[in-house]
Amino acid sequence: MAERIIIDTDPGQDDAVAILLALASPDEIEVLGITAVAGNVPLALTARNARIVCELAGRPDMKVFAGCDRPLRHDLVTAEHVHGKTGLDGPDLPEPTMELQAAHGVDFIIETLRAEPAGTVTLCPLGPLTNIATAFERAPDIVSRVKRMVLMGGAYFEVGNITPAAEFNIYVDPEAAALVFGAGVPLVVLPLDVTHKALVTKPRNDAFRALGNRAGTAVAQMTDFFERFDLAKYGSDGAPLHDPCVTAYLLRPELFSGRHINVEIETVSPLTRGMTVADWWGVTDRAPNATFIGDLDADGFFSLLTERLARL
Ligand SMILES: [Ca+2]
Repeated sequence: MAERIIIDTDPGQDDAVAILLALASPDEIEVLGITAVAGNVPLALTARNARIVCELAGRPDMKVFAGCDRPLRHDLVTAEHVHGKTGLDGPDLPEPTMELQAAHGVDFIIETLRAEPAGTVTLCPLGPLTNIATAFERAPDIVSRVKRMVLMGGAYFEVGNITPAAEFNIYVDPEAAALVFGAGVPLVVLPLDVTHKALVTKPRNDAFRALGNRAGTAVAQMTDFFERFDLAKYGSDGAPLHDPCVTAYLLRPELFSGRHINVEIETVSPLTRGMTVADWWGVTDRAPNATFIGDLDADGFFSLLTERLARL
């Protein structure tokens, strides 16, 4: 039976690929709706980009909701330096014609979790955790109804990308992240430690382009755009596909390995705000609250992604 999910996202080229992978896999994944959050770019753009991606996947019927336009307690930090002015720079994609849903994204999350049988809906956050934390805060009754959360965020061995200590999604709203990590919901975390191993090398990007369909071409162009940032910063072999690791984990968990450990979020120190303090080595007696992924079969990941994008 297909896993029923809500994607909470701030597209973002890598969010776009994560969404495409989910929509290309209807046998295994049923997307109940997509909630946009402010993150890589402001909310108006993430809500627009999410719809562009649905139309690219041939799914203008998908429900897309706008959620929170700023973090719980701080000003929004964005990442146009990585993703470009629109958040989806690279391919030349048409403005969306599908409408944004009238309801607020947080209300959609709350109402869906209340309406569906308990333990059947998975949350897949791909951006700052503002929408999820707001839903949990406003409707504590939904927390125990979540089947599990599989999210992209944080880092331990790779430490930080937006500051020396913090990964972007967690850094943007650490108070939200602390609430979500402490909620007691089964949690799988795809941190930079693994996403930095999902690199789009030239042969892998050529494979996307060679698919010859709109999705494959758009993904190749998105990757071309945002790899210049990582190449300059890390000198790596290509852009890391952060968010698609979440969708790939749903489809093929055996491609990934990690440890069930305690992960806490730093919210106080100005120096390390948003740091994911992951007890990878088990040096505390703090209770495990997350499966923290550390490695993946990158070739398996890219063959899965390429094979699925071909279906769009
Ligand atoms: Ca994202």
